[in-house]
Amino acid sequence: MPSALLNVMVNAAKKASVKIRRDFNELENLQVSVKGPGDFVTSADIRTQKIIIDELTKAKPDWSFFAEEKQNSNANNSKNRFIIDPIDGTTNFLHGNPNFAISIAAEVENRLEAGIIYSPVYDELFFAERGKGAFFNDRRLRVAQRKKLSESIVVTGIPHLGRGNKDQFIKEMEEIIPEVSGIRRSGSAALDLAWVAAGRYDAYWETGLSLWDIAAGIIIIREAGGVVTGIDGSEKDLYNGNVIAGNDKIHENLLKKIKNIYLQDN
Ligand code: LIP
Repeated sequence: MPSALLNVMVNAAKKASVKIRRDFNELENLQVSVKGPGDFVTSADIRTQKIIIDELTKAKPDWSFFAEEKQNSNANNSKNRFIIDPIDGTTNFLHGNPNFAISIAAEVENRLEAGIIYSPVYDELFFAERGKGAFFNDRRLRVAQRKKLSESIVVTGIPHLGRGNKDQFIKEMEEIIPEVSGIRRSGSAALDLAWVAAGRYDAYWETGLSLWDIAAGIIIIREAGGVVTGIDGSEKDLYNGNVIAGNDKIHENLLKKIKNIYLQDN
């Protein structure tokens, strides 16, 4: 049985999704601002975040928020907070590509307690609570069980204008390309993590993300029996936005390939 906390998070995401779907069908009417080179925010991101925060505040008025579009608050009880990305994959959204998602995590006393990732166009819900497993709609999730990189599909994020370290990424690709059966780039870190939890991808790595992109995905992967760490293998590096995820064996193999390149360049 999902807890009351999880229900509140799911309801907030589903309520916000009604407007997102409408905006997605009328992209030409959206206001778009540029946050930095190659980094956009739409009126849909801001509206979605407001709906989510309003809903969550009704249920948890004393919690803080850490959210992408900077509507942050530091309520009295700052040990409990929601970590929110209203639209993870904004660039996809803006281009009419349905691969984007709402990501909400709940942190209780500084520990991840619950996470949901909801894709409004696919109508797919991934969620987990600490110690209770991970689910896709009503089905239990397990990471894929392949043990060899040579059988694996790996998803990643590619540096682009204004973002990431191109030279480091090219070195990582030189290591990974000859080892795996396929590489993907989807444009939503939250969905990448959810899809690893669901076994649709075998592994994922990306650097330079923000906590709101990955917080919900971290608990979903772990509750699906997967391993997720920073690229140096640590928890601290993960919380800095550098991610590597998969089942224990694939995580270990990928980490061996990438860690040293990353450490040389950081
Ligand atoms: C995006 C990520 C994506 C990453 C982008 C960006 P946003 O999040 O999920 O995978 O590679 O650079 O950070 O900004 O669309 O929420």
